[in-house]
Amino acid sequence: MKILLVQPAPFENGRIGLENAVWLSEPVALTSIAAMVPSQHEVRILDMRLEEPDVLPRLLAEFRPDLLGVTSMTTDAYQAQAVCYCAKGILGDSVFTLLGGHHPTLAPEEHDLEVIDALCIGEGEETFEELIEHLSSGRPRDELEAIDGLCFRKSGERITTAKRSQARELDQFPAPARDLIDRYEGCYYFGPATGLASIQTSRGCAFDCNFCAIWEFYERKVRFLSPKVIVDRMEAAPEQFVMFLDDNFLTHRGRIEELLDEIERRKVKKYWLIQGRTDFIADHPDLVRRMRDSGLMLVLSGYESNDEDALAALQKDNTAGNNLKASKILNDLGVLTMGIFMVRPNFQPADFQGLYDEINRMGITIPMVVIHTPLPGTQTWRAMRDDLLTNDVRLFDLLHAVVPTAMPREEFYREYARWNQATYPSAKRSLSFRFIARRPKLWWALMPGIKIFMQRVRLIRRTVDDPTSYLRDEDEIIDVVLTPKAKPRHLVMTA
Ligand code: B12
Ligand code: SF4
Repeated sequence: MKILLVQPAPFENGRIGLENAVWLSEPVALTSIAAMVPSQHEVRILDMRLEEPDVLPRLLAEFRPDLLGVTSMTTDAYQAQAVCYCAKGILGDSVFTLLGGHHPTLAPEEHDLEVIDALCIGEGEETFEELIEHLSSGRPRDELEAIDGLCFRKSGERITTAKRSQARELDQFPAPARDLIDRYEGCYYFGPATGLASIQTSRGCAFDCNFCAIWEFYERKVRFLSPKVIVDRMEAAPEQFVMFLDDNFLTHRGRIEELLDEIERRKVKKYWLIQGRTDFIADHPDLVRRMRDSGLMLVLSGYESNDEDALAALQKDNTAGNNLKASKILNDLGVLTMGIFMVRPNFQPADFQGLYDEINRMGITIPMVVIHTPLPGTQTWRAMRDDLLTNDVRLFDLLHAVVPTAMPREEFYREYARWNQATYPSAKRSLSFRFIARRPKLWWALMPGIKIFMQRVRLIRRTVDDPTSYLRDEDEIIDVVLTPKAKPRHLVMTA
């Protein structure tokens, strides 16, 4: 069988889009499921973010896959569907189309389309393996009931099979098939760290923030790769920078110490980046110092808010005090910080200013301010679904207000769009001469990527700093009376 796996490109077309300015990560979902394909089949991966748009139809016509797999988070949903339309248009029913990832899992009803033969719900490895076995042995394409974790159509009816269990330990899955993305080597980056490998060292999260569906997606379980396997994968990657993709890498001290022992014992000299909570950093400054000494380069954290009540309302189980403490610890150690902060639809001008002031006080290297968004599958979404102004997934990128704002919309976006400018002192404060002088080797390694990173940021800022960009993106999608506390006149469903 011939199998094509596709990472769609985000929908840009002149719209705002932050994702590729700071972070372009390799498609680990696709390399992970590709690793499950038995060797008699031919599998290819296409990362459309790094290809010209006409490559997809040409490749479909030339390679003629029997099975097409596409990954999708919420913002990519239309683009992922477009890939399936393209495949069915060129290959008709000779190709079996399969969609997987966070959005199909959390909102399967939004993908009930003729051009999609099945959805993979939840973790993909075992489901994909069993589906390949089924299809390649010539069994009927609509008799998939025995495969857990699928949603498919049979005689016009949608069937969802039993839940895919997440019992398998992560060490039991094969290493992602990174050889299939060899031709993109050197193309992935985080900020100036160019030539970036990504490794997911754990799945799931023990917290239950109400704006995040990770803990629901992984059914409240957290599973870990063993330190030995993590370091095997670090060593196998030719890249100098490694991003640990875990939503919360900072889970418990023992695991991190074992990993550091392994990195130190095997003398792995790489710079690594993590996502982790500020409470852990605030509680373990000594451990963070040791991590820095073993190569920790950057910590990406959801700081979310400067307001204790807001943190409590988000069920973040963290404090503004921990945010401040963590940023100080990291700055003192010369570890770069990226902080995600949220503005809420009920914000008034003083709230925006208060948040920007707090970011500047902390000195976050790369601050990013997003808009509180009810993403499918989250508790917030369930609580706010009646307030939604639209279901158009292009606006669920955390850069648009998908519920009514307390301030008139134009004013809200005027205040929001100045976050970049207003938090400039934060980066400046973080990147002091003393900070850089603490880790000259790191800055030397980052040097080749700095110019191009600055160019990317400058380019994106033309739209992000312009408040009219947001309203333009909403044009013909959100139709509201632009007054405070406006209720939607009607909902526009373009899905
Ligand atoms: C790296 C990353 C990115 C990268 C790109 C990811 C990529 N595809 O290359 C970048 C930085 C660009 C990014 C951006 C954003 N991201 Co992001 N990102 C991640 C992160 C941290 C890791 C993704 C990953 O590689 N995971 C590892 C793989 C193995 O896991 P997986 O994707 O779930 O895949 C498994 C299954 O889902 C399934 N599967 C997935 N695809 C397929 C396909 C087939 C055919 C099959 C059979 C199975 C299958 O099988 C896989 C193996 O089990 C995740 C968190 C997470 N835990 O995944 C968030 C996450 C995906 N991002 C999220 C969000 C919200 C965003 C942003 C909107 C936020 C922002 N402003 O930054 C933007 C939107 C970008 C846009 N287009 O506008 C949310 C998505 C929620 C949702 N409802 O979709 C997540 C889940 C984080 C979270 N805490 O909620 N992101
Ligand atoms: S936001 Fe972070 S800490 Fe909260 S549930 Fe999601 S991954 Fe866990």
